[in-house]
Amino acid sequence: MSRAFSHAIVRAPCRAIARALTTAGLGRPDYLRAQRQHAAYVAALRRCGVDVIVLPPLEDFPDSAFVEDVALLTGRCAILTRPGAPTRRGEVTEMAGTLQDYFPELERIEPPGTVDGGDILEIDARYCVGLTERTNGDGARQAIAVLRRNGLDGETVAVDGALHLKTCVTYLDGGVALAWAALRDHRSLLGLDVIEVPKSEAYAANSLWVNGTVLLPAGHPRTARCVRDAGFPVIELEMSEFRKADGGLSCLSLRFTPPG
Ligand code: CIR
Repeated sequence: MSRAFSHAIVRAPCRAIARALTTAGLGRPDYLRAQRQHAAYVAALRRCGVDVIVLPPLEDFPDSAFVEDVALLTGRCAILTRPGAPTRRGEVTEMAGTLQDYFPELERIEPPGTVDGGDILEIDARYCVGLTERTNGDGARQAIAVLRRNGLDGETVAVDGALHLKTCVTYLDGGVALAWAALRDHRSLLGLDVIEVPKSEAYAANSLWVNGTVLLPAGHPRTARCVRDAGFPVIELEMSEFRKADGGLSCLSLRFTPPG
């Protein structure tokens, strides 16, 4: 199965992003700066050959730019999640209509399950589901059951000290991953070439492979050098305002190729 994707869905940040959930302690995101950074993100996806669908801002949902958390899109199925943060659950309904344009059927995570898309890491059609404060065992079990019904597979990974699994690991391509040291020897990464992200650059562990190019947050030169040395072209993007809301590069889009 090719990992390349043709489409991505993003949602423009809203003014209310200043009130987004956060533990970062970096201050409130600045709306205008977030808008500029988001526009550069969209431009980078387009440079990578992706058809980007930009949804309008949702002022009722301060975290709604972080669209990755509301769905899991695979080549065979689409799952609407049930985010762990109650204030984010309405974002799922807001996304469903757009996904219906591309996927004939939408599966759903039902209560008491919770899943944030940021906890689901795809490694060449194998899915690792992080167990975090946002994704519980019941949600992970439901997600894995849907994957299996669709001929895919998944396993859980206990995550410590991070908001999401993908806060601390990114799969690039060709057997290469980026990860925090704590995860490097985890059984789910066995057999992969793991580029260890230095502690001082921990935020860069959430990066994004897009059709051969790697999008990295600006200001992480050691990680950028290692990724380039591994043979990937890199585009560095300013992420300061999303970082203030605990968000990284992957959170800002849902990538997919429409089935059929
Ligand atoms: C939240 O706490 O839900 C948002 N402020 C950040 C979500 C980041 N999403 C992601 O890592 N996939």
